Amino acid sequence: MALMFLSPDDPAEAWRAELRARIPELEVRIWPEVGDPAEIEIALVWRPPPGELARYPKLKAILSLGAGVDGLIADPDLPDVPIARMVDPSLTRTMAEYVLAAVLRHHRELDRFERAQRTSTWAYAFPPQASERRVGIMGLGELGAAAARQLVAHGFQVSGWSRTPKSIDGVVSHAGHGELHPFLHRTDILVCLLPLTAETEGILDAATFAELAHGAFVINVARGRHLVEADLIEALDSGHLAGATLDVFREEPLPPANPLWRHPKVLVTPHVASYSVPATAADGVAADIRRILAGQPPLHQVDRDKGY
Ligand code: NDP
Ligand code: OXD
Repeated sequence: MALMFLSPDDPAEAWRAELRARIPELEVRIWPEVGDPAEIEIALVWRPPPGELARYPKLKAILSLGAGVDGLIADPDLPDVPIARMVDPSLTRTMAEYVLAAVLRHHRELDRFERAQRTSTWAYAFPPQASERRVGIMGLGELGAAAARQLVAHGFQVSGWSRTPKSIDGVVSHAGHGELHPFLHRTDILVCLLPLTAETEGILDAATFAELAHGAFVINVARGRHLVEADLIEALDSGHLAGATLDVFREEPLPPANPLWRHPKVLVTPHVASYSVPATAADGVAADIRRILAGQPPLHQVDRDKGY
């Protein structure tokens, strides 16, 4: 039984060791050394070249090394087999940690003090209490729900927006397009943790920013194509938005000429908000491999029609 591993960003040998420890009979072939393509039954991948997965005629399933599968689904030659997205305790914990750090940085106005320091300005001021700050999370899935719980534990007013209603202690749930406006209206710090789909592309645009409270902050940790960059810069420059934290971009790495690098109200991080580690993620992947070989659907199967 052979699995093909392909990722420019993940530690291939560590994955091989963790999977072999759980399924000794599994042969892990690291791309491009895949041998006979007809022997590959499972692909464990992140950002495979378009068309690559069509080369394996006996493929039974595609397991994504990322939570977001927008890149995979965009491949017009993707084989018609089940796809599972990554769910891993480390991925979830590190995302909740990053979102908390970014929210606290804006909430405690550390970004403003960083700017003031550059001009040796003693900008004495106290922020509101966390209980007075309203954080809104777009996407209350695996990652958004974990981030929401962290923020509730730190005393923020937290609400979320998802396709279907959610019941999370301390979180006000808004669901569906009709509840987007009330959700945005009660948001001082907006966090995007939506999957990238035809419905969510460009959702962080001028119309959305206009609905937020004056002086609001935006944190995008989902995908670069959720954000209309020119609209963000305009909202920051007009003073309507007070700052942004961006981890994901339309073009990655973010090109040196992109003005977001130099914008005084923007923090850029290089798509590092969260990460899975083989030692913890391999449990779920091994469970999926066993399920697939037993003819069962993988856990966390992607719905291709919905796009996530
Ligand atoms: P999930 O699939 O678990 O959750 C997605 C959430 O978005 C669900 O609550 C879903 O609603 C909601 N949603 C989807 N479409 C809509 C819509 N049209 N309107 C309203 N709500 C919608 O995904 P994860 O939480 O695991 O991951 C979210 C995204 O985070 C990934 O797709 C990826 O792009 C990004 N990511 C970024 C990383 C980084 O390092 N920056 C790392 C990992 C992921 P419902 O629950 O009702 O279906
Ligand atoms: C993911 C990512 O989707 O790293 O997991 O962005």
